[in-house]
Amino acid sequence: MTEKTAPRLSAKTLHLAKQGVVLPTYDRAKTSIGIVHFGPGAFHRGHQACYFDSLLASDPRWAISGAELMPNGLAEAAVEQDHLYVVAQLDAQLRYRVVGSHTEYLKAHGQTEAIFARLMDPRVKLATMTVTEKGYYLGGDGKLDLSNPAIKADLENPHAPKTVIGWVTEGLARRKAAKMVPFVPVSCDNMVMNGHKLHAAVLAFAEARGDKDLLAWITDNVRFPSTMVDSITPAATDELKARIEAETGLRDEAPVQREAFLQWVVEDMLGEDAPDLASVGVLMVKDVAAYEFAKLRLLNGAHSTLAYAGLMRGRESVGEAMADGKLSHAVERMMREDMVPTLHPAPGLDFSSYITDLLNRFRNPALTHKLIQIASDGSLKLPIRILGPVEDALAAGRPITRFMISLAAWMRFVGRQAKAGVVLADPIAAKLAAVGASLTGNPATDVAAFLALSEVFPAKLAGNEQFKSALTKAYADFEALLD
Ligand code: CS2
Repeated sequence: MTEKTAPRLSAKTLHLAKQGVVLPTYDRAKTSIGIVHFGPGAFHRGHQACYFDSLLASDPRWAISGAELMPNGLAEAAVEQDHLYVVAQLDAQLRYRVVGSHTEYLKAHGQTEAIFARLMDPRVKLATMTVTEKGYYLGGDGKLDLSNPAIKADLENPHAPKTVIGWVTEGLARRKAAKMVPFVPVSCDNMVMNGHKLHAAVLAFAEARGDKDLLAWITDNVRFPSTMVDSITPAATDELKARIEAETGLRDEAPVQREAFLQWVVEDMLGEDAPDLASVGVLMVKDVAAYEFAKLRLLNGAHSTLAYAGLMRGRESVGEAMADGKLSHAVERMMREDMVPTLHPAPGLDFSSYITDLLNRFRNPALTHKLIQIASDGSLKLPIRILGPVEDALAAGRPITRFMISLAAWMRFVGRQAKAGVVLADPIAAKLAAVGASLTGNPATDVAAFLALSEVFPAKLAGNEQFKSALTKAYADFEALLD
């Protein structure tokens, strides 16, 4: 017997959703686009798009136009489904929600002028982005890497940008030329002071374009708020699609799964015309740095440690790594004893209960979060999540040993993948493969080969004897650090 497939999710089939599925309560036809979002992948669709979906219930001005920079196959599904999709909240309480805040999805390749037209729409107030750490093209020094081929291409051809830096700069240039007020660019990626980094990158790009007036105009008129974003969002799977079909009665080819926890902290400088994000639970604060540090170091730092050490110990998911008592115990001690002293107090954030909550989130039995997903882009994530804390600990004369678990396990992981011929998901994959293939098993020379990667290790750290010796010891036997 062939199983009957459920109807495809769309505006027309929405009324067929099973009881209990949460649907948009507003008339989508009456909404207008107020946000252009670059990089509308799973994280954005499970996170910011949900906040705007809630906001649209009281204010129709904040629908989103998704601008896809990297083709990811979502555009086709988005169009077929009238931009509707399901967010499966997999947690103690299961919840299926159809999100309606996207009303347009444009591809940077082929629909360039349509995206610029949106950026020039005076109703568009924000240009938000989730392009991951590598989407900013920052060098090891944190500054825009003007020698990167994608940035070079955007400098040569500013009217057809490939990078978000090119898009934001040219979008602002066009607003300036039209004597309009600027939109507010909002970085929603896992970087410390992401707004400042974006600001500096856009200024460097404008300068490299040789446009002094634009540089001055951006300096005087454009705000770049920093933000902290949080919700654990494992990549969607075919199993998720099947489950959604069974539980909602509708077939969705582009669903999102995430935990129930959702947090967005935004530097309070969006301006008067901005959406009232506070009304839907966004924390608007004067200084977002303390929240960013806490989240990037405690959550993401622990994630990366679980990922590399877990993979090397044969675990596949965060849940499995947490069930590995030795590993989870060491990670918890790293969080409580080593990470917390590197943090600044954040109003309303009690680190001890924050950590307890994080450990419970990692143990969420309803969600399978693959370690290999977290293990991607290690060359960019580890400096933010682990090397920053190492530098702070060294400066304060505190121990750094447990921070070495993730670094040593990462090196072992890079070596293992290289020897197995598996190409890493990392912007410097080719370099890492070469280092991986060169490893001999001698801790001193192997570690030296990694420390020579200036994209990852700042010169000061690479030359620090205490760091080098701790890392070499850990590389020889990182498992010993779990005891
Ligand atoms: C993870 C993050 O893949 C990763 O690197 O650490 O995506 C993490 O799940 C989110 O930042 C949680 O907000």
